[in-house]
Amino acid sequence: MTNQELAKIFYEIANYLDMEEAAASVPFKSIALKKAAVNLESLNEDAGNIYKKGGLKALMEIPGVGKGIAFKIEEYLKTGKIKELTALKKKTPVDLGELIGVEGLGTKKISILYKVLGIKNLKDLEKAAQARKIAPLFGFGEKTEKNILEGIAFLKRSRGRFLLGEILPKVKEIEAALKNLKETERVEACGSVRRKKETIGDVDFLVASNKPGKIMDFFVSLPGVVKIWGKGATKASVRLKDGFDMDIRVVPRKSYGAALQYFTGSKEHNIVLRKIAINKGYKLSEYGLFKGSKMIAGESEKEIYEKLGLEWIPPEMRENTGEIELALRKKLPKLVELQDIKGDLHYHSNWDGGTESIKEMVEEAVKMGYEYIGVSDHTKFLRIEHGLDEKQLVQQRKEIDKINSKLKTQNSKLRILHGCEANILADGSIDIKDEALAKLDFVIAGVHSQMKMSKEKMTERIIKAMKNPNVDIISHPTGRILKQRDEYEIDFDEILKAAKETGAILEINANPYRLDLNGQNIRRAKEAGVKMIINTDAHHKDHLRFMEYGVSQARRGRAEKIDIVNCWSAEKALKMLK
Ligand code: DGT
Ligand code: CA
Ligand code: CA
Repeated sequence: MTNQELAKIFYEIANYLDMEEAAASVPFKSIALKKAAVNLESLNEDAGNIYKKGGLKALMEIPGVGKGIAFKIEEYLKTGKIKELTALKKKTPVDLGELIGVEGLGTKKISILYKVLGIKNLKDLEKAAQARKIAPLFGFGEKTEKNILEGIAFLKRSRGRFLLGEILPKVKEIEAALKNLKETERVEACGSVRRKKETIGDVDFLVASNKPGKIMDFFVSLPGVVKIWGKGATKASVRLKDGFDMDIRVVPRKSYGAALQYFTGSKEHNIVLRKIAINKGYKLSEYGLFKGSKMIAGESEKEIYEKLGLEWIPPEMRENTGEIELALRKKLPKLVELQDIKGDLHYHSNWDGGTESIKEMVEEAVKMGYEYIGVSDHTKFLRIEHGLDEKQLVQQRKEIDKINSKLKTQNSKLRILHGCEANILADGSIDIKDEALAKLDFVIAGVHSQMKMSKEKMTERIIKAMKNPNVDIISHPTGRILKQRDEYEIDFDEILKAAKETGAILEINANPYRLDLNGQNIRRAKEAGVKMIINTDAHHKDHLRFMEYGVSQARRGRAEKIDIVNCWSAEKALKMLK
């Protein structure tokens, strides 16, 4: 996890620099640091390893890492900290990490709040906003003050939970380490991790073994454990330096399935299951399904469900929202799976500031086994993202045509589709001319500005975009960012109605910070007969792997292949794309 730690520190330094130079001319240094951070975050190899093998020189081969930053990485690897950050924090004693989490507060505003009102942390901020001291400041106003209070309330609600995408790589690593022990017969992460919830409170490992002592010792001495909350004969609980807690439970093999069922939850799902057991004259616990003192199922989870008269229920659905009735009637949908995905239409190239050239994107798409990949760069309204204009789209088309004909001569099954992610402006119009949009294979349109609108206006805005005959897909339809901001206000029923009428496709954005649509909205879309597409919104090749999160989300929303456009062949998908 060194890379994640380093990235965090680089973001932090960059933010302090931005704050210091809020009004200064060119923030080259902070841009470089942020770029390095992005690249480190998505690197597969640990920076510590890279350094061990090849020293500073090897570090400098990491994209975005120059000499200065390589030195900083070295400093961190050797001393566990970076002096520059300590100095910056001393000079400006503001808890930037905390304040920047408030939606709408950037380094510029934080700098003013500190200089004028002495605000250093969230507590100071809340006090000042409640005392109405912020609105009168130049550049702030009533609305900003209200947004700040809403932002603080939002942070309080999501505090203490972690994004699935933040912790799943680490969880898989630990799961593999546990699996490697010779005492381990079976192991799985249960709880909300197995249900693939968007955010995770803590991680719950379950192990089958008849030597629990060995497992306990290994678990509490894993690298990165900073606190042991408890350690018993078959149970332990620890905190990792990454900030999250992990429980472990060891059971005998004959109870593994029952324990897996119990610890996967959700609690609400389990309560109903236990009632069903009681009605049948059984008793269900984490040890097994019992009839009197006789265990009738326990080793296999599937058998537990079957003996209760149910189909086995995929973990993503286990929230007691009707899945048990479906399973009783043997009417569970056949949920979409990762292997069903044939392409990804939301991938930003280096034309708009993504990291890969289109050629490199093709290589990655081949690795994913895809039949098609969509190049969908931002368009001109987003100047900071180097959005493309009509002319650049034409140029890009030429490059794509060339690569496509080469792919054809190589008999590749992959083809590139040319699209864009255009902006839905405040009045619902699109920032690219219709003639230019019409030449593309597909058009994604999304809201990237002015998100605080009335429900009526925002709904109207998106519907107008859907009615544009060139618009095929609405990206991240509700605009939420997990742990950062709520969805914008929209009338989702009206959106669904318009989608049905116009044939617009709603995106399930697989980025772990978005996961937008959420499970409930996916279900509503499916029931309304609206088609969806799972896209990763990749700005880097490693982001293509976010597809996994999008698919889990779709499964929670009960989507099947027929509901998800990128489970279809390119021909069929293109027919749907007007
Ligand atoms: P989280 O950690 O907040 O993201 O959510 P979970 O679902 O992982 O919850 P957690 O870690 O408290 O417990 C793991 C599972 O153990 C939970 O999903 C179901 C089961 N469980 C825990 N406590 C209870 C309980 O009091 N009753 C029942 N029926 N099941 C429980
Ligand atoms: Ca948990
Ligand atoms: Ca737990």
